[in-house]
Amino acid sequence: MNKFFLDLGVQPLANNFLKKYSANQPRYNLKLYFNTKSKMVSISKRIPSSVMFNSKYPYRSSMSSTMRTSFRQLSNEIKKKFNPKLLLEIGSNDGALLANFDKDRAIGVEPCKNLAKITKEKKYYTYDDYWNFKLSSKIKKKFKEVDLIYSANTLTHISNLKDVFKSINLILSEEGVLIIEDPSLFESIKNNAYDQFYNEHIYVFSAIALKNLLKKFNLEIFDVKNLPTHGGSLRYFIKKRSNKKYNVKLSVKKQIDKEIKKGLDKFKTYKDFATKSTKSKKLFLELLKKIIKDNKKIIGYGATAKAVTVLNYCNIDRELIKNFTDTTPEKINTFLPGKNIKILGYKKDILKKYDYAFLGAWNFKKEIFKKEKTYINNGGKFITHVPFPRIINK
Ligand code: JHZ
Repeated sequence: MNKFFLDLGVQPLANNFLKKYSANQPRYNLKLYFNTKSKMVSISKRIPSSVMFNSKYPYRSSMSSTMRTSFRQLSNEIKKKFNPKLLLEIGSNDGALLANFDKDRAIGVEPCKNLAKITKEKKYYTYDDYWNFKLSSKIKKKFKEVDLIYSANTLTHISNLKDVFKSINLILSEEGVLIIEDPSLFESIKNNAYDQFYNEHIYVFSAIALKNLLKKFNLEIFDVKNLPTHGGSLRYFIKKRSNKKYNVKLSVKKQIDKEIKKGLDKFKTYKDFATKSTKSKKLFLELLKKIIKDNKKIIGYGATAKAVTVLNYCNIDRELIKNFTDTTPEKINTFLPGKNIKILGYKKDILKKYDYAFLGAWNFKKEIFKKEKTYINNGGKFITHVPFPRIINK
């Protein structure tokens, strides 16, 4: 049974960066639910993929050095441990991972045509289509089977998980490995990061819920790693149950035990999370209002999907946060979804004119603080809302 625990209000599409602000842009209710049987956490309103992931999708995974490094390290590990003859990436985005593989040994699936175009131009075989059984059958016809399937921050964006795993099963070789990584529910709850929930994140997985789900498809997790990326992610190594090449590692039990200890299998944990999120909203607004009352200026740093959730949930407008800055070409000179707040292109010293910078990309805090050393040394301050609203400068 699905039980409701948090209402994040009416939210625009998290990546609908418009060239001209429109008060009438589509908005949807964002409510969070916990399934007491499967232990899955999901949002209620499902927006068709074609509405969210189209030829104007602005998110580029290669925009940060943290992510490029993470993909490079994983690629080395994949080559060493699994040495795949053919790797398939579901949601290959602009090719941040593919770039580490030979062009004849890696193929991409990316429904956002603007992004697929980038890897196509680099001569990576790319299907600019949605991941589903029809596409998987098409790939099977051409390539027969794939011995490594990788997918980062994509499967949680697809409503029909049954179709997702059925399609994976169809082309994954008998001894093949599926690696997926997504924000960790454990870390989201721990950090009180309610902003990991937005219309693209239909699910936020726990190892408990994923294990339950995979069982239905005769798949199992044989290793799991905690990653610092995206505010705390989990990388799952998955195989067919019939595949005896890999033993199930202790890491899987450890992660599940940790999640049970945190109460991720209990509804009460989510009710508590909802109470904390409501309190966080109140404190964050108070903090911003006080800063503005003192005649100080705030800019948002990193126009993330997460920041869209925060601003729309907390009703923050440009009276509080004047502008945002972001390095992504597709986001520059557009308006933050749902808000009349303009996104300025990043340039060195842009922060100079502002007393505070709200860390929209709090998951890149380390990278950003390194980059903005001068601003901090000159008295500039950052604001964050995780795990609770406060001013930080280290
Ligand atoms: P970042 C997106 O979420 C959407 P977002 C998606 N649904 C998803 O699942 C995750 O990614 C994985 C900018 N930036 O990665 C670049 C700077 O301007 O936290 C990006 O716009 N300067 C697919 O949007 C944004 O911040 C910098 O120095 O929450 C980061 O977005 C750095 C480091 C980043 O994902």
